[in-house]
Amino acid sequence: MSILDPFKRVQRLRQADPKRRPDADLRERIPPGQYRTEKFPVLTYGETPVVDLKTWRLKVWGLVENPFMLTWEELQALPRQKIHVDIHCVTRWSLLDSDWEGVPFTAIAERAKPLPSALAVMQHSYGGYTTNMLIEEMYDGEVILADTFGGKPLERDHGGPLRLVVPKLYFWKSAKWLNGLEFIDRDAPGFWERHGYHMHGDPWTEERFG
Ligand SMILES: Nc1nc2c(c(=O)[nH]1)N[C@H]1C(S)=C(S)[C@@H](COP(=O)(O)O)O[C@H]1N2
Ligand SMILES: [Mo]
Repeated sequence: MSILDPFKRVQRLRQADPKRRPDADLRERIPPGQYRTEKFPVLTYGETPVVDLKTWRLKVWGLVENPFMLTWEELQALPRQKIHVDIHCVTRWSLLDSDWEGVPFTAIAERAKPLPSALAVMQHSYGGYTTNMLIEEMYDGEVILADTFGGKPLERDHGGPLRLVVPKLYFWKSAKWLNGLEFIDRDAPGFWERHGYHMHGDPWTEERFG
């Protein structure tokens, strides 16, 4: 099995569920150069935005057949999904067995209908943070727009009311305070990618810096 195949890697992470594996194998779930944390550190560049649910909007635009904008109520009416995943920050902590819930990216994509020319997605946030990802990476069944962590509304420090969660990549690829998904025709760098971070960010091959 190739470590570069994202789908197979997700399968392997699923098999690594502690309910199905002995504790000794926990070690195998920590990517190279990472250590396990029991806490959930907060990492934010700049100010933590205050977002009012009454004025909150998610805009979906760019290379799509059907651009749209959602209010918080409209978002809540979309399909829901829970994920149980390990997450890895480029600053070397890994949080195992985290529980998230929200709207699967696929539900957004089904409604937006990306054009064949859409190659990448730029995540946009309240506060101006951005991060880029190839569109094909967003269809592994584990990418969600999360409003719930550990069964509770997502805390503001961790990106509440809504953030993206992309478990298979370093956590800077998961924008907090998400307010836009822009479909674009090339893999353009987001905030940290312009400051030297890797365009892709796979923790298993340590794609830390570009
Ligand atoms: N809008 C926004 N999203 C962001 C960031 C940020 O500064 N602003 N930091 C990123 C980085 S570097 C990491 S490691 C994670 C941290 O998420 P956490 O604070 O919930 O641990 O969010 C990512 N998403
Ligand atoms: Mo990070």
